[in-house]
Amino acid sequence: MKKSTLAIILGGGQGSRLAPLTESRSKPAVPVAGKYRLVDIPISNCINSDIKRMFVLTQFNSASLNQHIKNTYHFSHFSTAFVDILAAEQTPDNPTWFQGTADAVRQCMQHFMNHDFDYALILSGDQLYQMNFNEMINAHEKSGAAISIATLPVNAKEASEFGILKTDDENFISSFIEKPAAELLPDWTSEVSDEMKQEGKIYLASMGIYIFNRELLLELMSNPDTKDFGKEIIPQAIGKHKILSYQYEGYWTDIGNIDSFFEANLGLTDDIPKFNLFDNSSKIYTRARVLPPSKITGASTLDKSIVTEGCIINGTTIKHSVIGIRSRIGFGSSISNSYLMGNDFYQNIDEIRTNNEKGIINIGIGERCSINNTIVDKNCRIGNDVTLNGGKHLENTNTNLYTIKDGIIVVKKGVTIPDGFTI
Ligand code: ADQ
Ligand code: ADP
Repeated sequence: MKKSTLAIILGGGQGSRLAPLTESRSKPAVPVAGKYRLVDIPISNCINSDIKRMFVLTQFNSASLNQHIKNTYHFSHFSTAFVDILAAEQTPDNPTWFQGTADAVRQCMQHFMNHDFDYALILSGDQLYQMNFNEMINAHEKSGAAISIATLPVNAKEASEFGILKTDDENFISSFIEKPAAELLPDWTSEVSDEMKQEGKIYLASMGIYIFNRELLLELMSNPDTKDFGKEIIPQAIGKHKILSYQYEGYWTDIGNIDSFFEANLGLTDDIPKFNLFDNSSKIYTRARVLPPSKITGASTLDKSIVTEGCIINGTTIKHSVIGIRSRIGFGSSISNSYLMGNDFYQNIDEIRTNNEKGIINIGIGERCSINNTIVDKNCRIGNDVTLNGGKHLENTNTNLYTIKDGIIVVKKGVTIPDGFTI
């Protein structure tokens, strides 16, 4: 009989690395690629792999995450499919939030054990990739492993940010170190293909994607002292249990910080993006919003950009940018190397007229603005003649209106940037 799998999506801890995008929403609800949310990626990968029972674990339960999941993932009454959000909750026995990835799973074990499953597939919520988990599950089953970890070769620069492992001749993991310091790396190289060797990718990294056999997960979760998969559970299981390294060949990137989040979004505008939204066999699902088509008028020029639904673009130059749902951009503005997340709602014509008469700035980007190397969060009101020019010349800063991280300006959700404002 085919074994069954339950997916557990780790939706995010404090989310501080993605701040300020996570100031008012939980990490899984962060908008990605102009019309999706982070959580749509692992959920879609599961659906495409025919795994349709999913829990999303999150540190706090934001209204936008709930609304998005509730409005998006509708399954037939005749199936057992579901996507449920489990938020960290205080109970008389447990006064604290999730203390780490394993602690999050432990605190929710009673919800998982209500379901029949042979394998728990544990996924990270902040990665961009399209993977068929069935191939990994087949490899897990065939090898007789108790745990499997998806792995991929990385270079020295990346190696210190990941769990790094070594395998034996049968691809079972023989040693594991979480985020090794640079000076330890020489001891952690692996045999990889010539192609990977040429790119300097000689370290085998954990992708933070795990399969656990049900009984073993239950046993490991009974020890409350182990809080984290990478730091404790995996290193301590080596030598005691068979742990398979399932080497993945496709595109995969961690988008847990502003820099990588920004790069991954702009990467979608490449001629042939590594992450392919136009692939029929691995669709990314999101809320069906019934938005009107985008309207582009005036002498607009668009190049190497993604424009989502429901936008109104007036005489604008847009280059190498992602324009999110319901964006409104005024005449004479230019947007380059930027990600506009768009808006949750439209203002009606009367409201816009009244605002114009009273000098109130409307939602969207005003006229004659110049926006470069910037992320504009949802529902911002950006006045006329505003210049936001991000770049490495800028120091890290945090104000009420914006944050600058690694040269990228992030305009905070819902703020108003006055006419003529310049960075
Ligand atoms: P990290 O990604 O650094 O390393 P971590 O920060 O623990 O690990 O996050 C893993 C996932 O769990 C992320 O999606 C995160 O948002 C989520 N998460 C973290 N704390 C959580 C909490 N308290 N509640 C709910 N969700 C939480 C891990 C592994 C490495 C591996 C990398 C690959 O530890 O070994 O190399 O993933 O990205
Ligand atoms: P989306 O999935 O479209 O990004 P969210 O789940 O974040 O949307 O919720 C945004 C919702 O906010 C929209 O669907 C819209 O119904 C609602 N909304 C409507 N009017 C307003 C308003 N004036 N302010 C804030 N939100 C609004």
